[in-house]
Amino acid sequence: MESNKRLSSRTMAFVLAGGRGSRLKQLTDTRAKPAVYFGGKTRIVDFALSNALNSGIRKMAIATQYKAHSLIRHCQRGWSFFRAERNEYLDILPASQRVAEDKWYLGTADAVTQNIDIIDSYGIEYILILAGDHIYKMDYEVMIQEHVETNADVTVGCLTVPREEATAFGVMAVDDSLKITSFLEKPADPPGMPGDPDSALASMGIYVFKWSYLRELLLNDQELEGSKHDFGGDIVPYIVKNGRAQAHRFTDSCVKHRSDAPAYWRDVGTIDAYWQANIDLTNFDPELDLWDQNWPIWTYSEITPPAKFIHDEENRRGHAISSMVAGGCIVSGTEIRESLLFSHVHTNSYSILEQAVILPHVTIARHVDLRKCVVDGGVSIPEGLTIGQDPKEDAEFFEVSKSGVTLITQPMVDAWKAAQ
Ligand code: ADQ
Ligand code: ADP
Repeated sequence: MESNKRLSSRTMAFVLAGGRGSRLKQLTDTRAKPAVYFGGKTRIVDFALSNALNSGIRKMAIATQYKAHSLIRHCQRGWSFFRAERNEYLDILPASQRVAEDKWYLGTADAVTQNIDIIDSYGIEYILILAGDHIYKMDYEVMIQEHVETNADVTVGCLTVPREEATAFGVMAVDDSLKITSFLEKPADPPGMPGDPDSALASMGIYVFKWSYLRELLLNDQELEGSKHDFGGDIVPYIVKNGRAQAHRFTDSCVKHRSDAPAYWRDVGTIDAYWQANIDLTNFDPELDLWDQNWPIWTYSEITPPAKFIHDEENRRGHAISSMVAGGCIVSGTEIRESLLFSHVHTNSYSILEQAVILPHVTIARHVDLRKCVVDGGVSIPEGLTIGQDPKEDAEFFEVSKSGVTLITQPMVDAWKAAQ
């Protein structure tokens, strides 16, 4: 290394946050996937941004595209503490503002190409490309160091996934020194790993490059016919063939947890995965530790009074067990089990919530019974609604997933009400 300084101080994080995440159904009707709430206080994008911050990176940009308002507002409120006087920057780069509408970011690599001038102005040596839509904790400094030590053109973060799930990922083969020897973007029939045919080595969609190298490659890629200007589809496969691409195996070494626990990484891209990852946090010993003060997940945090639990006038207990309840909530005469309530949720008597993920500003009337569900922000749940007893009946008005998780949004509730 040229100096003792952490490499992260010479690196910028470029967060790709433009995708919709359509498998999250109506949760992403009004906001991009990175802006979706997760874990009681945070949004999905906060994990990538916090990892970068905790790794020592102080120059960041977020490329937004699809339904970016909620995301931009969140970043402005929660991530505005970077100070140019200290050479710290966080730029929000919406697609439409720099070129004509028909030239929005064509692919993930194009989101970088269109902002080359801004990246140049940061004066950085390395660029770390991150996806803004995964839940994990990672010290990127380790990956950047490996990139420099191996003298690679690109270093790709990777992890082992079951082979049948690998169709959604870039899948790679590596040699003994972790040099990538082949890379297939979302293959229909993913190759297994030597000695472990039921697993595949999958790209996490995060990459480290020397900026001068990537800059030139992007300008060339612009000229290439047939390129979709996508990191996973075009740029990485090109380097695997024509340069040196290294794999970096993901470990969450920044996290103190049980030595037998596997590294935690989730793509909460479906309602089932989203619900499960949120509900897992209510476990006795959750795999994702949000309480670790050495690796905090930063976010915009509203000023709220503490959560309040009250007996109603008929002395029904309002209580929550094995649950997480954010500030600003009022739980009045409701029984809550294994659930996660975001801020400003207000529940009423004779109601039951079980394995429910309730987003901010939801009100729940009396005699409501919600089980195994996700309730979108701002929804007003009317008296008498029962969810989770009969999936067929629920599916008439609500979105019920394969494994029986019900998504509840305001238009669905309105349709249900109109039919009563
Ligand atoms: P996907 O996640 O399917 O695969 P993509 O849809 O391009 O790839 O999304 C990557 C990230 O870029 C997301 O955070 C998304 O929000 C954002 N994004 C998408 N289009 C964008 C655009 N035009 N402008 C700005 N941001 C955009 C990728 C890799 C795979 C890898 C998986 C891991 O291509 O090789 O295995 O990530 O999840
Ligand atoms: P997002 O757009 O990602 O859902 P918001 O910050 O707009 O995030 O909040 C989510 C929901 O909460 C919105 O649908 C809105 O109805 C409701 N909401 C947000 N802020 C308030 C507020 N101050 N008072 C009442 N409801 C609010």
